[in-house]
Amino acid sequence: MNRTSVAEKWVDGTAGMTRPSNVVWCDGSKAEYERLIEEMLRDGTLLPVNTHTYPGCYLHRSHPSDVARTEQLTFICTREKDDAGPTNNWMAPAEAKAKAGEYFKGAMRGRTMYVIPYLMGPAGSTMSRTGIMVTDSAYVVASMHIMARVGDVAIKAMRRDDDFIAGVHSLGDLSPDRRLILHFPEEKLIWSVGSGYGGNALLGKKCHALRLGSWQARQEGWLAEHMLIIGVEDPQGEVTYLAAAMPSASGKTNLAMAVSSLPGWRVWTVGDDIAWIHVDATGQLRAINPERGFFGVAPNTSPRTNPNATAMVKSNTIFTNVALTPSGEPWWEGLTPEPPAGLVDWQGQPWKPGTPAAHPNSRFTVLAQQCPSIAPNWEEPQGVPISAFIFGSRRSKVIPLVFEAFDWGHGVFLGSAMSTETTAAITGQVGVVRRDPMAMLPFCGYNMADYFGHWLAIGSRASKAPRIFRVNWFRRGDDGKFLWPGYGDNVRVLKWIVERIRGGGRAQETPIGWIPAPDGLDTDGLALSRAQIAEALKVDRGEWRQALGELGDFYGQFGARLPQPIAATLAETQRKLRA
Ligand code: SAT
Ligand code: MN
Repeated sequence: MNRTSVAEKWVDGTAGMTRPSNVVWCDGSKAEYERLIEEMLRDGTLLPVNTHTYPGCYLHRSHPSDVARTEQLTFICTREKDDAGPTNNWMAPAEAKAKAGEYFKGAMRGRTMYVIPYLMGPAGSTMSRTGIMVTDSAYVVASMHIMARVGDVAIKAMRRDDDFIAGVHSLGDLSPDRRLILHFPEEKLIWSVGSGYGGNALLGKKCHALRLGSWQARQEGWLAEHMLIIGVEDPQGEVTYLAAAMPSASGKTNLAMAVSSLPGWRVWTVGDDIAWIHVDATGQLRAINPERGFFGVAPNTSPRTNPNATAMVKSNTIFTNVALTPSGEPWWEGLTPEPPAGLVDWQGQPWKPGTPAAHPNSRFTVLAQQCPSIAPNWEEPQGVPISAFIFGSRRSKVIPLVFEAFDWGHGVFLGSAMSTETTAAITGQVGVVRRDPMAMLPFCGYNMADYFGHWLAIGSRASKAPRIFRVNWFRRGDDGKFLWPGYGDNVRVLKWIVERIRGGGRAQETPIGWIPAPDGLDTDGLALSRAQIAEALKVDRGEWRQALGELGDFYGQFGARLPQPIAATLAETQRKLRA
């Protein structure tokens, strides 16, 4: 491998701080992956599962206090506090380095430091970007093999000697009191210590592809988004590409792999979590999936909710914090209607009914190519052309099943106005409503007011700006039950979206956007009354007036930095709702 001198020097310096007993440069080969697996099976980091029914699969049990992203320990460390903005935790770079430096000092003593050159995005794409991370966790190396393109492919893609995001990761002592996830966008640097959990430790994913990625994207004029990418094929075989932003653990992977309940319609998976989107020379927006695999939530993944994912994790998958059946098969809540007898829970104890068997944020890590619905062109260097963006969140009230923005600016406003009910993907309380603009609240590496402005600017560079839609699969009726069946039936909503893009799709105008007309959605074969569908699509003016009041408070914290068109669209919507 032809390592650059800048990289060598940086690795030496990092070893000087962390003091590993040896340093290993990773080549990303199959042999290397297998060596790591062997080593982890020997030291207990991985446990075997039933190799007859789950060939090539393993189980990792994490430390019980290290099971999700820890946002309160995640910081953007810019020189100016205002550049991180009011929605990010901020720490001055020098203070952050002094603090974490204490935890890193000698942290790798007696351990191996792995150096992982990685490429985010397909080989040969001008949209792809490179990173080099070091870690003392073999689990992180094996996971990075699955989630990114590792080795020579990355070194070759570097455009200059210093063309990489540098990431330092150590498990430290796994204590939440000595855990920090630090981002230095001005130095293209990430420091993460004290956690082995995916979003905290696989630095290519949230830390690079979203937090530093979004910073880089703003500088270079593109978008780094928390979005799935799909191709929706109609019965004539025409494919329309969409990108959808949704908060963690809110059905993004399920939608990315949906099996259509409508005959003739089909969903092709390009990505399930992150999209990098550029405006091409003709003004068309094109997206790549920077990742190579899926790090998906296991609970509630089943042959009914996501048959493709259920099939794809039957081999060559690393499971984290799921339960085991007596025959050594992975199990999680929702996989089968009833829990099998004799389960061992995610911590290795006999399962007690009434407690979670699998951790609610237990995960599978698997190569994208294992997915039965993976799009044949998912790794094409030029990406796929995006015809529409979808913003989706988890709200039991207020937000209709689907509606369409009036135009790009209005759509950016709708994205900025998003809020959602929290899930187990972050530590803290589950089910509380919080703001989550474009599902990027935890992932935007700079001031979100500037981020809204950047979105507005991208629209004006597009020759034909993609349409923007808002969806909510999670609205409930007065009886507390979901109003919409979801999963494969969400393709009915995608069908309406595709029709709208093509100039059809019956719709009616409301103060918040275009809602499907009573007969606009294809509900053929669904056991839903017209009244139920109307309830799912209803715009409740009272609820909206209140919600927009709260939105005004949220915007207030950005002060003069909030783009004027966003404030104007809020005022305009409030005026319409009063009329
Ligand atoms: O937990 S991760 O950040 O890796 C995945 C997610 O929450 O979207
Ligand atoms: Mn995510």
